[in-house]
Amino acid sequence: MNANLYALLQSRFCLNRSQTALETASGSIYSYAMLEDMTARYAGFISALGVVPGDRIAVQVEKSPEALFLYLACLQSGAVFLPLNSAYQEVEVDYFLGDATPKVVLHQPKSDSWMRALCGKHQIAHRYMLSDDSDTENQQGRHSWHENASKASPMLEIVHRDHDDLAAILYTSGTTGRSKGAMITHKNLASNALTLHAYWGFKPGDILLHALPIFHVHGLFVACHTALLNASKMIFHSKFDVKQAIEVLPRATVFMGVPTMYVRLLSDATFAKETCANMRLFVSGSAPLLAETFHAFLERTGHVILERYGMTETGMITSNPLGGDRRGGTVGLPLPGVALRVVDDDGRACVAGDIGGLQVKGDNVLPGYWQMPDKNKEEFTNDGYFKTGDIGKIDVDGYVTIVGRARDLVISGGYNVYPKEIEMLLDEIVGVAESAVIGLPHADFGEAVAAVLVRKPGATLAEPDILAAIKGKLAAFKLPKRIFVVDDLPRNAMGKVQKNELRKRYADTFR
Ligand code: MLC
Ligand code: AMP
Repeated sequence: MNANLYALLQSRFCLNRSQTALETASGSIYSYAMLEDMTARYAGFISALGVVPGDRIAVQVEKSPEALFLYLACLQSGAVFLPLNSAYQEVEVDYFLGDATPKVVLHQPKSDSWMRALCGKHQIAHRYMLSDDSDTENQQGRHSWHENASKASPMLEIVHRDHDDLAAILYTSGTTGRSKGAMITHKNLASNALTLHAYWGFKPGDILLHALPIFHVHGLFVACHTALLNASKMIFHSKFDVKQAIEVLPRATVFMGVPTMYVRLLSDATFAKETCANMRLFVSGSAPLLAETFHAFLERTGHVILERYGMTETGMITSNPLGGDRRGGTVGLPLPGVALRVVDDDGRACVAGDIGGLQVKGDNVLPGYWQMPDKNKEEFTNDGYFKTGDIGKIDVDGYVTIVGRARDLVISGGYNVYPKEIEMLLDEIVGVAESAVIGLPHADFGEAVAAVLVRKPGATLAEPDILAAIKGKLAAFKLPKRIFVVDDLPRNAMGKVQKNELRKRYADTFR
């Protein structure tokens, strides 16, 4: 049997190729027949470039139908898809390309000069541009992906892949500041997609409003896979725009978003019960949904948001039920086929209701990190459980609550930001003795990044100068939204910086 995920997806939508697959904000329509044809042409071109199964294709482009076809083409041709957030800067991308050694790089026209240099540096054989504007000159020329790949001979087969072959590598930052490539197999993706499709009761006629980015798990795997498995139409918005979302929601039945998107919908006075007339399911995840958002949404729309929990390395782990009790403040129950346990500091299983580290095992869990055997030993237990780094509890009736994170991690608007990565850059600035980066409560983003700096004797540190010094070296969403300068940082008896103290001290900054 061919375990290629594309074979599974295609077996569902080939039954009705005339059905609309994608409708963009500007009104362009793509049927499943067009999606399949473009995917096959892109796959044909990938193969003609000499890419063989297992080769990596790095992709840093804005969301567009073509970007989705490209992902599917990587699956069809057996290549390993390596998506990169379009906000990542040259320094960040340099590391990913050096680590993953892709054979092909696709990028946005605006990154032309530095991508050209990076591809030279890392001796990457093929470089193409993919623009999200369909009729500009960016779509033409020797380096235009669309111009070249859309004319290629379609690949007729779906390249054979085994369950454990890699489908994608997704980089996640780390507490040491060094990113790790999470290796995701065809089995990981297929098992999670099938589970979610059934658990969330997808049915004929469902229409998904898709407004998430497609370079992370939530938008690419959770949202696209469930819709494709259902041969559903996706109303495919390149970005989340609250006005646009409210305009099309009456035609949709399912929406998936991060909590910030729910906060923004509620902050718009025109968002009302009627907006949701056809909706059957609102899913939230990637960051904690505040109780006040959960209740305000229910009051305004009559809909109980279904919160689920997952991560890049594992896909989705738990979900509130479709039919049963959706409990605000919890992330629901372990999904079918997913084993979840809570352990204490010594790795012993906790009893129901006790708080500890969450560990997970199942077909959804990654086999390991790209070329990091030591990390794999650290992150997995001897009996094969993956340590999520999240702290939580499982109640007697199976409901899971996330109460914190063992990792020093900020989640801002659904994006993960690792303080260490920013602290390393801040510490290099002349006049900075040391730094501590923290997450503070933020009405829109849930948490926002802030930095506390200690100045060297005699130095003056101005907020704009500090920001200017690190801007361009980090994706903009990682930049501190406030910088505080202090004489020293609070420390415990062991000399460790007490970030909790700092979080308390500056708690009202963004409120
Ligand atoms: C944008 N900005 C952010 C930000 N997003 N700052 C902090 N946190 C964020 N999440 C900054 C930009 O850099 C910019 O700064 C300014 O805000 C406006 O940018 P924008 O592009 O107009 O932002 P906007 O479109 O409003 O984006 C907000 C958002 C977006 C919430 C819609 O961040 C988003 O789509 N988030 C979803 C992330 C996601 O998909 N996560 C899933 C990961 S998978 P400036 O200074 O340049 O003006 C995962 C597993 C799981 O976690 O369980 O799902
Ligand atoms: P990422 O590495 O981007 O995949 O982010 C995964 C992390 O997001 C998890 O380890 C959790 O800390 C967090 N997360 C995802 N969903 C939820 C949720 N519903 N509630 C709280 N935290 C969540």
